[in-house]
Amino acid sequence: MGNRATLLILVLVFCHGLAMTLGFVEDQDWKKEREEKEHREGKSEHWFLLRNTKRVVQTDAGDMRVVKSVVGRIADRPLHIGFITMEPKSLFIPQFVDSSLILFIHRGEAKVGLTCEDSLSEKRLKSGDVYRIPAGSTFYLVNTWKNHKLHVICSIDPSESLGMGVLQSFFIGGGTYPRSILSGFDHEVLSSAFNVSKAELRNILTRQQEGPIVHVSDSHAPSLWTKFLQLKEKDRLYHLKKMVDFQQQPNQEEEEEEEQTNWSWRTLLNSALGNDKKPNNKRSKGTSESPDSYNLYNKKPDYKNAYGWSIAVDEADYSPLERSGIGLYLVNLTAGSMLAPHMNPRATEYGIVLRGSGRIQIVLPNGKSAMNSKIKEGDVFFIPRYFSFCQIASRNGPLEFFGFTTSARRNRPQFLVGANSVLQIIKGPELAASFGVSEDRISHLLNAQHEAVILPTREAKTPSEKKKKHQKEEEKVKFERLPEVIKNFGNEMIMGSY
Ligand SMILES: *[C@@H]1O[C@H](CO)[C@@H](O)[C@H](O)[C@H]1NC(C)=O
Ligand SMILES: *[C@@H]1O[C@H](CO)[C@@H](O)[C@H](O)[C@H]1NC(C)=O
Ligand SMILES: CC(=O)N[C@H]1CO[C@H](CO)[C@@H](O)[C@@H]1O
Repeated sequence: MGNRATLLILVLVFCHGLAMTLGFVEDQDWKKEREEKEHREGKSEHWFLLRNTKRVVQTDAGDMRVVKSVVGRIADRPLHIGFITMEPKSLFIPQFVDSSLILFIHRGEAKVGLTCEDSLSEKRLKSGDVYRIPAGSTFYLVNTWKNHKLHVICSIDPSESLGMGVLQSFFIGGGTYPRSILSGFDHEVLSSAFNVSKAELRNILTRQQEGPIVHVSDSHAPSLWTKFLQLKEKDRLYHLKKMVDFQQQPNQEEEEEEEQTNWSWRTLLNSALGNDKKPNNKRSKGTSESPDSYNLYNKKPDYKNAYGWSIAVDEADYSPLERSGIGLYLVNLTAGSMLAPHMNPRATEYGIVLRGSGRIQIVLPNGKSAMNSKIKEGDVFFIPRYFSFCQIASRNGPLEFFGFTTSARRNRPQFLVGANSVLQIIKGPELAASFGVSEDRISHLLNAQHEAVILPTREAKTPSEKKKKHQKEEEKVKFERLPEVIKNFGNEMIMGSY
């Protein structure tokens, strides 16, 4: 066992050493750190060593370092390598990241919680275990040992990343440090969404200040740890069942991913060869030569409640979408309702307002507002993958919008608020600890909203003059300018951007 681990590490070091030959690009920040280190250690030429190291998280309870891959032809598939160290009884708080991670438990024992679709799977990992965290999936990591540190080495695959840094974290929990992505929403809207008072919300969103890795020790929260140990024993059976269900199609995701990275090749080849027709098009296997069309309005809503409905169309509904790698959706909100804060783990979204007016709020990875703007018929908006956002219909009438997602696979948006939210899924001591509040408090917050996906909002107070002016200014950030805004922001993206 030990030998194998050593061997794996040797292979890792060797492979990444190989990748590092002449010529690589590095940004100034990293270069400076490396040069300083070289200066300290005496300069020497270690071409086969990756030395672009940066500490991306450092708290009382642990740290994370990332060794950056070389960029350029030589590393045709760049992978960054992360090193996570966690003190006994500590928690890497719930988050999702813009890269797929493969965790390798180097030393110690860990519990990892990972959401897959609408359930949480918790796994105990021991030294030598390997576990994959897909990009955009919410997860947390706990060092379960009482008196040993946990050492994890992980690969960070940037092929799906936003390109804002080596790794971009989006924290679900948090307070003042790190900020939860929830904090970026207008608190009026958010308190409406959670169906709790603004005071209660503020209380929960401002406690945590210990960083992304926190202690969950006995002294810190006496009941927390014991409760968690008891609770999880019971829950494990339930999750085990879910895992078994999930594992019955173990290769599906990988196959799908393979296809996704390669769709452009196929599209390109097909169009180059004039082979534009897909031979196994399920819907066109009749006599007709051309593929069927598909009517969005004829589809039964995938989700419907008193406040509106939504439809998503993917390749399973209409096979030609598979070729283009595009999905569609249609949402109809009743007056004053909102599509709860959510994010797309797999796709960028382009939306077009078909009818009515309302508001859209988009949050940056660091939990600050990226945009809070009015939208009206004809407006086109763009939501980068992983960014959280919500749409709210005005009180004058329904808001109908439609759009495209850059994935033909089932998109499965992750909701942050509502009865089916990712917070509900990971509800428990870890979530409470990540906000630095008691479990009771979190339970109260999460139980207040009975609706899911589409939520009612409360009657908004008439905004004061000052607020009106403020809103006007915010609306100047035009949709077309959003990518630019994000790019400019990228450099100063303090927390979460490594
Ligand atoms: C959306 O809902 C409104 C009522 O809230 C309805 O009048 C309208 O026809 C709906 N739109 C579509 C496309 O069904
Ligand atoms: C909001 O909470 C109140 C009780 O405080 C409850 O009566 C109501 O049904 C809740 N609304 C929703 C939409 O969950
Ligand atoms: C990344 C990848 O798998 N690329 C493959 C996509 O498909 C073409 C043609 O079928 C292959 O040549 C590529 O290697």
